Amino acid sequence: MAVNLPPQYHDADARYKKATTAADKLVALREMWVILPKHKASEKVQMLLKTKISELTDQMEQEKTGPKKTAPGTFKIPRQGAGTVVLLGPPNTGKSMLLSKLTKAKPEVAAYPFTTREPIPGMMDFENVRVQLVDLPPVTADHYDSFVTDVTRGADAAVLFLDLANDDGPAETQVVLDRLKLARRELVKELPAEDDPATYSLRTIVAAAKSDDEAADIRLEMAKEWLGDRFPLVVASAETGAGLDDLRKAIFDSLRVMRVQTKQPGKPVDPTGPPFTCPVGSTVAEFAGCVHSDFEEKVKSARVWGTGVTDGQTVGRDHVLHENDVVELHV
Ligand SMILES: Nc1nc2c(ncn2[C@@H]2O[C@H](COP(=O)(O)OP(=O)(O)O)[C@@H](O)[C@H]2O)c(=O)[nH]1
Ligand SMILES: [Mg+2]
Repeated sequence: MAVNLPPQYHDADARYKKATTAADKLVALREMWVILPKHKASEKVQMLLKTKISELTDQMEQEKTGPKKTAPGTFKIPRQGAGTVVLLGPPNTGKSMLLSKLTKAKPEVAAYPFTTREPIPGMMDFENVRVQLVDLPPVTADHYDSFVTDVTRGADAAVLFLDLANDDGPAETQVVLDRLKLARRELVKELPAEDDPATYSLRTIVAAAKSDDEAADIRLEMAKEWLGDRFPLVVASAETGAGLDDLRKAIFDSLRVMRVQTKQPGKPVDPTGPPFTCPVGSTVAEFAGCVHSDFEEKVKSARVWGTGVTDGQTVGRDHVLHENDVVELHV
């Protein structure tokens, strides 16, 4: 969809392109953000602007607090699967053990803190799709790896750990939330409709881990009191496997994507082929963009089998698709 941008927007864009310092770039970008009409047609431009503003703000703040221990991009993790979910939490809460149970990754698991020193990705199977999980070093009041800021920006959602084998579980998990906030990372249940573009909000579920501990039930009550209705809660044990199926589903749901199959004209759906995933509520045109970036502009119509249509009904670019629809794209 075309976005009509006012002339002031293009002026600010020109100043952004000419700017040589991060501070000048940021001023121009913030101006563009204010001017940009905020509606569905401009969603992609909004996302691009937000990412640039957030990156520049992070960069300036990191320059203020001294050089990074690791160069930017060192831990850039190529995205794979239906989405990327980061594992965040205090030390020793079972993040790495959970990664090893849900994926084929083999992170080091140990009974002492700070075993994990860099991001470790793994692929989690969920039904007919895969989700990328990224294990991270712990976050405490005194320990924060600056690359956590970068890796969380690349993520679609987070699992925040709470330890049911530790009386200080809720307090330590609160520290993680507070420390991330300092780095302009806001863990939330639902993304706000409009927020400060310098802050990166990440949809989050809480995993109350080590539910096999003998005092887990009592601690769970305290944890629920601390949590209130701030985040969805899943209770699990990597040790016994209890709750892990619920956790897989909650992780997939946190991505807010739907699965859609494609088929060729005149041919049946390949039942073994994995579906494409795209954001819930996507139109035919947006879905076509998830299949191939060129298709979003090119697609003219589609035939759809699934929800709210008669089998094989021909629909236009703006038709909204549903989970498990089968789509034949006509370009
Ligand atoms: N009882 C119990 N212990 C666990 C569970 N998950 C992890 N642990 C133990 O907790 C310690 C820390 O685990 P690890 O995965 O390294 O935690 P991380 O620092 O959060 O990555 C290890 O000794 C694990 O064996 C669990 O579900 N139940
Ligand atoms: Mg670990």
